[in-house]
Amino acid sequence: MSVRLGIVGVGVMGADHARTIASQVAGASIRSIYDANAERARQIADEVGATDVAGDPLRLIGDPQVDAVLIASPDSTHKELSLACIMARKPVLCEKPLASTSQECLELIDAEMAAGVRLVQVGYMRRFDPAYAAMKAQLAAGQLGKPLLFHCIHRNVAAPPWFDGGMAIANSAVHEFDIIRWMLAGDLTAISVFRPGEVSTQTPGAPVFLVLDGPGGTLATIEVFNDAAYGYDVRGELVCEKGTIELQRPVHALVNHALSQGASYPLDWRPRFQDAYRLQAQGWIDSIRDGKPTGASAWDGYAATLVAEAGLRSLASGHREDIPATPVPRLYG
Ligand code: ISE
Repeated sequence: MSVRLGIVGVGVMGADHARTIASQVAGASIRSIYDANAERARQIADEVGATDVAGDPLRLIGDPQVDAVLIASPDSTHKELSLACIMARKPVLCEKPLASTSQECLELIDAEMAAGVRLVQVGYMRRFDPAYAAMKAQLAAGQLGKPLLFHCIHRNVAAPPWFDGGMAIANSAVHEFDIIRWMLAGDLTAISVFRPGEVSTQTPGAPVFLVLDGPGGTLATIEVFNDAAYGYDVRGELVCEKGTIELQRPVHALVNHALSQGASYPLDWRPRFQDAYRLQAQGWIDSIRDGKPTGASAWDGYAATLVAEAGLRSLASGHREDIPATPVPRLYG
């Protein structure tokens, strides 16, 4: 059986997902596409061989010819559309963030628990990135002992025009919140947010530096700098009792020129995480076919949002803020 997909939103990320699925993912076909820009929807539908362009996202979700839905529309629409998928009992891969607030995430979790089955996967694609997966496998192998510190760096070329001062935390660092929880297999309990020098908390692309308390007494640090100018750059180093594990970014060519050697940086996250996006999409399709959920659950989406909310509180207060502890419901255990 091939899974017939509907895709809601084919802007930058949705179009990227559609192309990846059409060209590199087995067991799925794209049946229907919706975008607020109908012309764009038609153009991407033609490109990826989708049979239908839907006039309305809820109609796409309800279409009996659509088995599962990928949501890549603007963040503010994620909650309502994911809820509609749960109500229609259709698996959904929703781009991060799952919803705008932790309260909204809980509404989705309640709906999923009422359905009694995990239908939601959140697009925290770094869980599928070969570099993070290799880091986790090395940690699990045990020869480096227990993890102590996780240093993370996350730089973008330029903050988009619609960014505000808190989005370095709510839009960018959420990826680290998720991957730190996944890597260290436990929840984050407190967060302190710092900004260098006289930088205003309202400056969109300015650097933020976060220190987090993790499971088992671990500490994590995150630098997010969204106006870093030189390239898209994500780094990570896990410091353990007997050694460290560093992420390597995929570099396929080194250029030797003018007495120097170098590798170029991508302009944004799509090339850096292209393997992760492909493996995430394949994992999602396989999970629909074999009924075994994979990737970040709605609960993980909620947990990352709780950390982001505490981070925004710390940004405003200048103090260390606790992250509320919440017992994991059985559906997600
Ligand atoms: C963007 O929304 C993403 O999700 C990217 O993966 C991330 O690296 C970037 O910082 C975000 O703004």
